[in-house]
Order: sequence, then C-alpha cells, then structure tokens
Amino acid sequence: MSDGPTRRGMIGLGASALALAGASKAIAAGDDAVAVLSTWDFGKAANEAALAKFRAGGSALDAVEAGARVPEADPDNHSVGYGGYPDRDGHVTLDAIIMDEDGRVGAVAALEDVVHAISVARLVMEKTPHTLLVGEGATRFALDNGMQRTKLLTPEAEKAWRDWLTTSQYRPIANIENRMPGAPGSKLNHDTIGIMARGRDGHMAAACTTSGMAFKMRGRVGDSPQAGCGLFIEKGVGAAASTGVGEEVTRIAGTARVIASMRAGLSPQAACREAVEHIARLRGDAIKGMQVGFLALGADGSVGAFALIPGFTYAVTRYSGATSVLPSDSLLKA
Ligand code: SD4
Repeated sequence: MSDGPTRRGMIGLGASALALAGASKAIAAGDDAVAVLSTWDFGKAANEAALAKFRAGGSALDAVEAGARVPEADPDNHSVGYGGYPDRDGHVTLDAIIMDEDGRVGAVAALEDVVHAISVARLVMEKTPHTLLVGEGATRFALDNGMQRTKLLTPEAEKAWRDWLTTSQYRPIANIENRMPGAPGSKLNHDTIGIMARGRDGHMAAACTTSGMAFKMRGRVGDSPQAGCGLFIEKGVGAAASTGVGEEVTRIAGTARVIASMRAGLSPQAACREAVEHIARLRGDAIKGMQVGFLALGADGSVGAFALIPGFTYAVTRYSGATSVLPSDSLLKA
C-alpha cells in the first residue's frame, strides 16, 4: 500500500513538494511544515490567502475562512458561492461549515442570496447557541448581521442550467472540479473546497464550502456542512475533509471515520484509504464512475489523500510559501 502520493501525474510542481505529502512522521512547525491543505487544484489560491492570514497574525480559523472565501467569490468556480451552479429549479444554494479543535462549530445549509457562506457559518458559530442554520433562516441571519443580499446565479450558470433542462438527467461528472489545463474533468460542474490549517503553535482549524452537486433536487443538502461527514477535526489527532458525491460520504460519516482511524493510530494516508475502501465494499456497483476523495492533515503536520478513482487533486502549502498541487492515489487505477 502506498503511503504517499505517486509522482506520476503530478501537476506542474517542484519535486521537493513530494517529500512532504503522505509522510506520517512528526513535522515541526518550521518553514517546511505544512501550514494549509485543501482539496482540488484551485485550492492553491485559497491556500495562499490562508497563509497570508497567518503571516498577518491571524488564527487558524481566520486562515481557513480567508482561504474558503477565495473560490466563493470566483464567478468561474461553479460550485462555491457566486457562480455556483443551481439546483434543478434554478436556485443556487450553498452549504458551508467551519470548525476548530476546541469544539467550536458553525454551519449553514441551503443558504441563498449570500456569497460568503463560510463567513455566515463562522457567525453561526460565534453569535448563536446553534451549530447549523438552514434555508430562509440562514439567509435572514446573514442579512441581519450585515451581509449583503446578492444574486448568485450568473448568466453563465443560468445558461448551463437551461441547457441541462433539455435532458434533466442528474449524472454527476467525476473530477469536474479540476481547473488546471490537462487535469482530468472539466469546469462544467462544481468545485467544493475543504481547507485545513495548522498554526505554528500547532492549533488547527478547518472549513468546507460548496454549492453542492449541480442540478441537485431543491432542498438537497450534501455532506459538506455536516460535521463528521464533509469535515471533521479533533485536537491532537488532526482534520479531514471530503469531496465528491456527498451522499456516499454521508452514508458512512466519512470524515468522522477518517479521524477515528487516525485516533487509533493510522496515518492520515492510511485513514483516508480505509474510508474509501469501506465505501467501495459497502456500495459495490452502485458507485461505479463516481468520485469520492478524502484529505487529511495530522496534528503533526502529516498529509494523507485517497480517492475512489484517479483524478482527485489537492494543494499543500508550507510556511515558506511553497505550494504544491498533487494527485491523490486512488482505489481504482486509470
Ligand atoms: C456535495 N460533496 O455537495 C459535495 C460536492 C463536492 O466537489 O464535493 N464537489 O455532495
């Protein structure tokens, strides 16, 4: 079993990047240590924003929020915030969650008309006694707290939805999140970001934000905003995020499982692999062609990533500022 990423298929990055991923040994918080880790190749820009936050004296929570806001504001990113593809009724609905290792959690689901779902999630965490607000209540809460009402459906996303209506077939396309030229998938669908940060003091936080699966049923909520499904974190163990078809992650409380395995002594890499293998065993042919990927950051700074099928990529940023985008190992090979 591989305990790290393969060199094959690495996307345009320096070889030194390989040394840090997959290693399960303890890494001190020097310049070579991992500061930020996130899903997909577009995680690079998010990681850089998160690192800038750290450098400006921000906390791990500040870092992951700043990072998640980058794809949320990008109209070309079709599954996070503004520009996200709508549900089958033409409404863009957002799911997001933010957590830290001290048990603080805030989330929103099926949020409409507000771009920065992750900041609303943080407000839920900081200003309410709750952990999750949904739908109209979440939007009202955001507006009451000074957030701006914004129409999220861009002309491009609306056109994609109208094109989709001609067939109305719900068939998620694997690895469509990748954005870099030559990477598998295309940019026709959605991009979810799961982002984890580890301060020099070892304190960790994590966030996840998405518009979910394109053309989902109205009211559908995926794994992303559910603690223990799309995102989980535990002090002294680490953080984990998932991406891909959320229903398959929710069925097994995927990131809670990854963290449980790490708590029991598996490396982040082995823990991500175990969760993917469990889904494959459980679901068999039902998940043919689907993608699910797990990404994990150990409390010691070690990194793990594993997916059902090839094509899942992730971005790793060190304190030095060096960022690598790496291909995840996968259960099925190309
Ligand atoms: C969902 N897991 O809503 C999300 C989608 C995703 O990259 O991760 N896309 O099911």
